[in-house]
Amino acid sequence: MTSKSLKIAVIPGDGIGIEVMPYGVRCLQAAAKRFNLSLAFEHFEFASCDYYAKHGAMMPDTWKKTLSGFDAIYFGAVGMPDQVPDDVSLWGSLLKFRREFDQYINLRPCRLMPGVRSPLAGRKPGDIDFWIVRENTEGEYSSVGGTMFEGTERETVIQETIMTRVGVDRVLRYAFDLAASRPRKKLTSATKSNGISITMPYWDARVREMHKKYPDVAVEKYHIDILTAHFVQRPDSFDVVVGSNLFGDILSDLGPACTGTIGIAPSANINPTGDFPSLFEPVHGSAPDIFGKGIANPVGMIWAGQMMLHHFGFTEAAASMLKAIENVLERGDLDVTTADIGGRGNTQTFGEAVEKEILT
Ligand code: GGG
Repeated sequence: MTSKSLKIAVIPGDGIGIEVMPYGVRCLQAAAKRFNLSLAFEHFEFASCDYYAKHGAMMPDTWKKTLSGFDAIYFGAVGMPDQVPDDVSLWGSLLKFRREFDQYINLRPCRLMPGVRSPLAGRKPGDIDFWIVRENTEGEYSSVGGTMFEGTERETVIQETIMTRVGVDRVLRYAFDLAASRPRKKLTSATKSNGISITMPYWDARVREMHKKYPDVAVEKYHIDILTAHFVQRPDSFDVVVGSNLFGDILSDLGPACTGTIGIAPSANINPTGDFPSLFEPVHGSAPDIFGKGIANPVGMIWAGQMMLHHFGFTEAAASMLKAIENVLERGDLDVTTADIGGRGNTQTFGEAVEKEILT
């Protein structure tokens, strides 16, 4: 997709999403200025717990019609558990976007960046560099189930996992295509087919079937428990990792943690057909524990904006944004960077340093 202009819905959401979003937008504006792109931003206050407090719902009934008119959604974070139960805020916003806009791919890079120290001994920038492809519209994140005998000794809760052939095949196809496009051509599938005896063997069978179409891609599968151990012990061995909604969610917090901080990790919720807007957000959540202090790392938000530009074919601007992030990280000025990577700076110093770097 290569149009010269983009219409972007900006939804800061909750917590540190509100604090990092301005720097994401400023960095995108800087890239637009430098590369002569036309980016139009419109801000929305819905999909937040503050909106819920005022209106009794996370979003207005008209949200889908409103957002359908945009090319992309730039999203901060959601969740303030002291105000609104987490399941209500998540299902009332982010999960609605992913499902209703059929953003069935959740793409998350896991890369050890220059200037960032991995908690794992002996790793240097470039050693860890892989993609996590998370199924994003079904799986364990289902609202199918119910409660029986509530409030009695026989209280029973049931929740189903949903796997459809269409849903599983389309995320596997995307992951195989991505693996086939990379030099190592290696795909790792997360499973738990020894314990979860219906849906996970089905997932494994679809991986085997899809593999027949990609004979050049080497495939390995690991149960999720040992796979988490491999993430910590040999993250350098991965190239593309594909997982169900829950497994992909867990792995994509663990992966960035192995590369130093979850604060820099971005994520793209992609509707590959282009029928609906795709959504770009940092991997991190609203972090109520640090909200209000102005110390959140803005790089996950900024890098998510970079993924947006790349997705829409603005490759030169996207490459320059990524380089700017790398340069600021590599410089490692402790008065600029945030505490999660050892610095004494704050959201503003870090965000403005990346913005300035994009413009130079
Ligand atoms: N920026 C991402 C965010 O707000 N995450 C909150 C969260 O709990 N997300 C769960 C998910 O990605 O499924």
